[in-house]
Amino acid sequence: MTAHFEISDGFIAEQNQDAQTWLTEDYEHLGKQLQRRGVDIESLTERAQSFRVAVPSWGVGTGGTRFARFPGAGEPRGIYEKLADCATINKLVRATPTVSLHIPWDKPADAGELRAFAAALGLGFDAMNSNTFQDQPGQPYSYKFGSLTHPDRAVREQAIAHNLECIEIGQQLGSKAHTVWIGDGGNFPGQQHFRRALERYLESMREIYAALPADWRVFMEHKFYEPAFYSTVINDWGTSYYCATQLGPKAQCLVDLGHHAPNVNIEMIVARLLQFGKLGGFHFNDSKYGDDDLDAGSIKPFQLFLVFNELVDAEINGVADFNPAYMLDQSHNVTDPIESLMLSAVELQRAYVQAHLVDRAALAEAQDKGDAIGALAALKRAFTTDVTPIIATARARAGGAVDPLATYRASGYRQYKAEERPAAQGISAGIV
Ligand code: PSV
Ligand code: MN
Repeated sequence: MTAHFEISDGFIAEQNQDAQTWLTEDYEHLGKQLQRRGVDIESLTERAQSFRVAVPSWGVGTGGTRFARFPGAGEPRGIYEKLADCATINKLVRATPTVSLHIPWDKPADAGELRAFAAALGLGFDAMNSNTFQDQPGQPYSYKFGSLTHPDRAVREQAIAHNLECIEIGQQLGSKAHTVWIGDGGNFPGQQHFRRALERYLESMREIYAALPADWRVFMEHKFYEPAFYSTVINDWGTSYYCATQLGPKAQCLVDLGHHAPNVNIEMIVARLLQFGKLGGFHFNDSKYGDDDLDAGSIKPFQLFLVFNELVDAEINGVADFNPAYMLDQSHNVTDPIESLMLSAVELQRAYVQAHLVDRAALAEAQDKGDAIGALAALKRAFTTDVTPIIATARARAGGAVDPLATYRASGYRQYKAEERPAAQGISAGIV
């Protein structure tokens, strides 16, 4: 057995050879179909090749619920092994060259060294993430009753200092953004003074905002409940938008798809934030009931497509300052995280390409004429087109796998890692 097993380019090429016959046939057939619709398949393949989404450092480990965590064999035991797994994902899908880091879960001992290690693997760093929703060993004050909005100034200062440290580490890593999600809220009516808590949040965020380098952005991530079950300080996009406008141009809103009540029209929230110039980025995942952190597109693929329909519409129509950061945020309790993250990246790329297939002239005409069915049909026509040959070709042309899942499984990567990475003692229990 080789130490530090890697999936080689040669192995991917070998696997692709077997798939090439069907791919060539299907690509040609789809090309002809699209030509009849006035669409050039090659330009869609180029779009697919340009698509990027960041992988969360915390997503390559096995997640858990607050009931239990079932560790997987060969899971990464530290940030260096996590980066190796992130590189494997990118090698196969060629759409995930950046990693979003969570501090202190993945705090590097030496940021410069980590940056060089990542670069050697072809990886860079997307937005940083702070953690003031858990107490860390040795910290003087507890976040039990809040962090950036805590009534005690000393606790708020500790939480602010942690965020400033994240920005500092991020600068050394070459990141350009910082994401703030807080668990602050209340479990019981009366526990928290709503207005005062939000005032304290703004006061704390002003200090974090002031520490941002000139070319950085700060993302505020809203979530309607959990861990607080009665009230949450940054509970919805309206509150997040208000704070972003109060703070200034470098402050924007981050939409985590799982952070909304079931049936909320998330694509419309996306459109609003785009229109107001405050859409900072996404944490993509999927959910059935709450913040389930399931794989992107696994439960509501049509919703994912509709979100991308708004994004592509803004991209095509040149909406000012259109630059959302795309990131995944998932927790894998019953799957191999590498498989889940690869397939999520693929599903996002699929939705992105499908959104580019929407006949926007036909859609606009139907909208103007009050032709509701015509408008829906224009969207459904794009959504029901199987663009698998396009995204598979995009991957293969970039050196990735035609079938990432099959190639990953055939490589034996996880089995090699199980031997290379004997389980570490005391890996902490489930994350939120
Ligand atoms: C909170 O539920 C969240 O979505 C935030 O993005 C956290 O940083 C992440 O999950 C990790 O638990
Ligand atoms: Mn999130």
